[in-house]
Amino acid sequence: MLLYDVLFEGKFVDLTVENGMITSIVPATHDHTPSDTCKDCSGLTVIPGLVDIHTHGCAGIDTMDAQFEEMCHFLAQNGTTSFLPTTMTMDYDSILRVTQAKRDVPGAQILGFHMEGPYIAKQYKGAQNEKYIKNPDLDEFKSLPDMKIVTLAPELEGSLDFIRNCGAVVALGHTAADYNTCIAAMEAGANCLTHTFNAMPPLHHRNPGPIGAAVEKNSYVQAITDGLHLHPAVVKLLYQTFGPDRMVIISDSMRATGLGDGTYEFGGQEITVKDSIARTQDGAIAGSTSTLWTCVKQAVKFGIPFADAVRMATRTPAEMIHADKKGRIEVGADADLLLISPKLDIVEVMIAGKFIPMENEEHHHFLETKAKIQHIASIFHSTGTFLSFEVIAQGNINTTYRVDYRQEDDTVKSYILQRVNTYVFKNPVQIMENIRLVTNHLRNKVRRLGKPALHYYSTSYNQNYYVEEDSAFWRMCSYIDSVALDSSDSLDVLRGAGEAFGQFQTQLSDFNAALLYTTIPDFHNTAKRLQTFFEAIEADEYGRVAEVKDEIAFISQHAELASQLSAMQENGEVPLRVTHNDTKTNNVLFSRKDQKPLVIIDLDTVMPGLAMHDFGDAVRFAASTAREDEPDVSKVALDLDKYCAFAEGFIGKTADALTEREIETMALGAITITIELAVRFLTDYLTGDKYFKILYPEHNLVRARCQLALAKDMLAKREKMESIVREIVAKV
Ligand code: GN1
Ligand code: MG
Repeated sequence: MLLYDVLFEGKFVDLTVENGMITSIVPATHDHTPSDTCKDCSGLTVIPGLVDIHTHGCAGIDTMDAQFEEMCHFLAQNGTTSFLPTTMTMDYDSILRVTQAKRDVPGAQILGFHMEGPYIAKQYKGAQNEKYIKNPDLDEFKSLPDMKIVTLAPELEGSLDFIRNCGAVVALGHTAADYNTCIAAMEAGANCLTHTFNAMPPLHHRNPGPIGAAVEKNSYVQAITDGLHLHPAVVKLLYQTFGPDRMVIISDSMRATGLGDGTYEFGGQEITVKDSIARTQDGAIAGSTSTLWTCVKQAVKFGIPFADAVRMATRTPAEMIHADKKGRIEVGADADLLLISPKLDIVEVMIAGKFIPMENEEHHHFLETKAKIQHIASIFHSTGTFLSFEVIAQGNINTTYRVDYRQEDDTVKSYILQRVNTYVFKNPVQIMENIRLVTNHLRNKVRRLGKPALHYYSTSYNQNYYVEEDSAFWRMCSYIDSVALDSSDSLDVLRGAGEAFGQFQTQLSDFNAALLYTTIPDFHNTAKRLQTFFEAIEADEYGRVAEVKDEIAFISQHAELASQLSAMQENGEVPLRVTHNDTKTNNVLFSRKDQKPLVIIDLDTVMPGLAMHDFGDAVRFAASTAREDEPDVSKVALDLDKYCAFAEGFIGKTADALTEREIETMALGAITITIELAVRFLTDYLTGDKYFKILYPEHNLVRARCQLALAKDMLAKREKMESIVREIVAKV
């Protein structure tokens, strides 16, 4: 079996697997075609299968149940390819029964057992059953086959002799031992701590205890990095102290793992799992409900480098138990492998050279999306080897991906691939014609300023879009390395955004507006938006009107005010210009280096419109003290400093062309567009959430309330907003 174009430690390689073993790893040649024995792994990273040396159970099964089919199956699905079923503090016969159960079942491989107790301390029993606790018994232990690890408390009588002669890895845990006792145990051969910090005395500065001894002896330390057993700072402390060759990530998972909250049996006791935390009736934490892969991802989230987090759940635990062919990717090692997506989802699992059938949704979702994206991108002439893709969670309308291709010279070239929302944009072909005209018009102007120009790629039919059979509408443009800001506290950045939108308008002032299609009729016709809103109230199709009475009352009260600009536009009191019409400041891309604006994106709504709307929409978004969908409306207000900074930028660039009437109504533009958007969100809520993407059922309602709170604050600050504009104009 050949896995080609797979990322291994950051490089593309071709990896061959024969008879359950890795037999070669060579730099990728990029000239394979997929077949039964030849697998296209582009877009995926290969890491060793996870090795869990401390897990009690999952999927409803506990090690003490002495039946492994379901455990091995569940663990394999979740990336653990080999493990030590871990027994509880129970009677000898129960533990013996575990070691005699059928082991050669499909899925994760059992490498032996970990015996946690009964040779432990009552004071630190944690979730272990006190009834069965006793002193170390060498004969008893030796009669249990294949025990790879034993967790014990070294202060118990007979410990040192036991450690010297037991023939297994000895981990100190569930112990009250002091530093000296632990040092003596380590000198006798113990070389690990079991779930470090949990079920042992803490690290006291005059009584360093087991943890101090582990530092002194540089022993292995197991850690449950699920985010519940150890504070993230303590996870980092262990990492920085012991490093990736000594720290071992374990799951310590129990039978509730993969099942959710409820009441479970664990070592003969009743355990309650609530909000994913398992506790005994006395309140002690009773193992985790996380898989080992979840613990690895948590460790990464806490700041541990990915490669090290993986090592601590693969090679390091394997070395500790002398499973030298496990947990590593090298020629001669066992072919236990995981293929993971850039988002760290497990897409494929190989055990002993064979891919297992995957049941998880991530697997299917990733493969489907990858195939689709590769196909669409190839229509637009992307070059290089597919490396990865990422959904860019931006915008409430279209779906956007960044797609990366590694080029022959080893550089990475990225593209932006977008699926246009054809519910919102009924005629996307016309949008693409507008975009073609506008980007052509802007190209030379922006290049002269040393800024990047937006470029849309064409297909072989010389169209800047592609329509699939199911009428999905795609387009691809160049990716510009930059940052888009959802919010910024820097007044310089806001001034920059104002300049960018102002300049955009100026650059289009010599563009013939008659050439543009109207992509959404009456897009910022607030009077029309209000009319549609009142119609939706009348129809009350979803029975939601009753709960928004207050909002309706406020909007009705201000309907006249919010319609003033529409009326002025109609009777020609204010001029139509070519405007952007969607001036959220995250539609300005900034340079990573100096936070200066680079380029304006999202040109779907470039149409004839009012300068005040472009000004107002940006202010609404960027000068608010809270995000656009803040549920706590007491946090929402207009920040006048931010308002002023954006206005300085925008008016600085446009003042020369602005008429007196435009200047007078600039602030009104902000109030109008804020009320208008509230009306649009609320209309969408009343008509079944068909327009804006929502993340939860009341999202549009929350958004509307937030916009109304902002509008209220703007109304209170209207005079100040107007005088700020006048002062800036006077200075320009
Ligand atoms: C939509 O797609 P996005 O997020 O850039 C909407 C704007 C709204 C905005 C509110 C075509 O913009 O009008 O102001 O959501 N765009 C369209 O977040 O309706
Ligand atoms: Mg948009």
